Order: sequence, then C-alpha cells, then structure tokens
Amino acid sequence: MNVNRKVLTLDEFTIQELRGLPHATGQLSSLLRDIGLAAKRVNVEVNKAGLVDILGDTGTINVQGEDVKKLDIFANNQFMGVLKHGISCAGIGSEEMDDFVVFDDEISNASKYVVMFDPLDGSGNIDVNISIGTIFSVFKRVSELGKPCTKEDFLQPGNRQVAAGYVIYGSSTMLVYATSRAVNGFTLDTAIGEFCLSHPDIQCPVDGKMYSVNHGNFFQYEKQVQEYITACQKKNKTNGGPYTQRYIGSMVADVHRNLIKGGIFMYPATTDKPKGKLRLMYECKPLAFIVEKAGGKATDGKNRILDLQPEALHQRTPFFIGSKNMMEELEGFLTA
Ligand code: AHM
Ligand code: MG
Repeated sequence: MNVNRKVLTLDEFTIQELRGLPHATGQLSSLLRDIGLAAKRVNVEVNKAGLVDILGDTGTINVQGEDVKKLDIFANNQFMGVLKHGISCAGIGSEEMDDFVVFDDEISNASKYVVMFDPLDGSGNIDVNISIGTIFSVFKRVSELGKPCTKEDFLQPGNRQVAAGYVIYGSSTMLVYATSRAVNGFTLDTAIGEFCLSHPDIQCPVDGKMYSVNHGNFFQYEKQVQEYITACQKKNKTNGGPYTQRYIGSMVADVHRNLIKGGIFMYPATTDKPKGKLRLMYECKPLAFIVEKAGGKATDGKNRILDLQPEALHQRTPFFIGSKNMMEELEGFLTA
C-alpha cells in the first residue's frame, strides 16, 4: 500500500501545532478534533439524505419535510454531544435552540471554552442535493473557571473569538478553520475516514469577479445597495466587471467559493427584514473571523462585524463579506 506520509490528518495537525506552543493546555486542539468527529458523523447522514427521501417510511411530502427537519436536529445533537463529552467545552449556543446550554459537570466547569454553532446552515437545500454546512465559533470564557459558564461567555464580540470554522458537505466534505495563526482547510478522505490537510494557509484573493446576492429581493434593498449591484453588472475597466453572479442559497458554500476564488457575498437588509436575515452569532461572526484572517473583510454595511457588541443570542444583522478590494468598492457605494 502506498501511504503518503506528507499528508497530515486533522489530529496530527492539531498536535503538531501544539508543539510550537509549549504553554498550551491542548484544550482547543481537543475541541477542534471533537468538532471534526461530529462533522464526520453528520457527513454520513447528509450523504444518505437523498436515499432517506426515496426510502422514507411513507414517502409523502410531509414526511420528507420531517426528515429534513430531523437532519437539522441530528446535526445539532451530534455537535452538542461531542462537545459535552469532551474535555474543553463548558457550554454551547445553537441556532436550533432557544437558549444556551450549560453542561455543568466537574470537567465541563473546568473547561476554558464555549462554542456557538449553526448545525446545518442552508438546510432548505438538503432534499435537493446541494451543498450545506455547519458553522462554529469558539470563545474563551470570561466567567470563573470551576463554575458553570454564563450568558456573558456567549455574548462576546467576534474579535474575541479564539477560533472559528465551517464544515461544507459538498462534492467533497471539507473542514476549514481559523485561529489567530492562520486559516487551514482539511478535506475528508472517506477511504480512511480522516480530515486531511489539503488547503494550508488559505488566503482570500484581494480581487474577485463573483458577487453573491439574492436578486429576487433587489427592489427591497436600499438604494446604495441597488446601485452597487447594478455596477456589478456593468462593464468597468477599473473593477474588471461585469462580475459573474453566483448564489447557491447555502451561505457556507457561497462564502467558501469566494474565499478560495475571490468574490463578495451579501445579505443586505430588506424592507421585509430590516435587520437582515442572517444570525450574527452563529453565522456572521465566525465567517467574518475566517475571511478577515485570510485577508478579506466583513461588515454590516457600516461597522466591522467583529466589532459589534452582541445583545441577544439570536440577533440578526445585514451581512457583507468577501475580497478586500471588492468590499472597499462596495463601501464606496454605501458611504456615498
Ligand atoms: P438557514 O440558517 O435557515 O439555513 O438560513 C440561512 C441561509 C443561508 O445559508 C443562505 O445564504 C440564506 O439563508 C438564503 O436565504 P434566501 O433564500 O432568503 O436568499
Ligand atoms: Mg443558518
């Protein structure tokens, strides 16, 4: 058997990283490995989603709807379960749950981190075989170690994240995560059941030619946003336009593509949703941390996402994220 020892698994990579940090306790590495394990379990079920539709108990539309919902809950329980049974996480917040969950046992109370996640983003795409994702965000606790974690641990601004990442269940399954050091991407090798380092030190291209936005909402956007979108569609020597429009309806997939190839993703406020649709804590802050760490930018149209002080767990925000120069071009329109 030809074993390629140049390929590092997620576990090997996190252990290797620890060697460069002699004072690290290993809790963050262990937490990332726990997330990798949950991602593998969810991946198995996501791959079966189409089959479940065909072989479902009654095959009616209602049952299909329930199956899709079940996968959301399955993903939620997998991530919550591995984090609860691990040694690094004191509690979690999830887009699927009304309130945060305090694990409150001896090991969890001694753990340094809390995690917030969207277990299955873009879940409306499950039953049509389109990429979906998990997004996660890791904070160091501000509450006293040895005691149960508190709401203040969760309501921290994005610039306090110690790590953030996503899993994309696509044509291949990838885990991408950022720490203060770098953004690295791991592709699941299904033959050995391991995430392997495939995209070391990801840098978001400074320029891009793709814009991602729901055009169906065009007439609900504010005027400056409409003007920017219109400019994206025009020939323009300075920005290389017209740009190509790509909108999957699974933000993880859109942002992942833009991170690798360059581009901008927008979910602006609409007249129906004046605060935007996307959730600051579970979706926007972690993606902003990753893209900024890779050299891009992320704002709510006025402020840096990472500087927003959250007020509620399920808070929504308008969201603009992507390549540095495209974001600055957008900012020119928004401040005009
Ligand atoms: P969800 O968390 O309910 O799945 O919603 C988030 C998703 C994003 O992945 C995607 O970009 C957006 O909603 C699509 O919304 P719309 O259909 O309004 O364009
Ligand atoms: Mg979501």
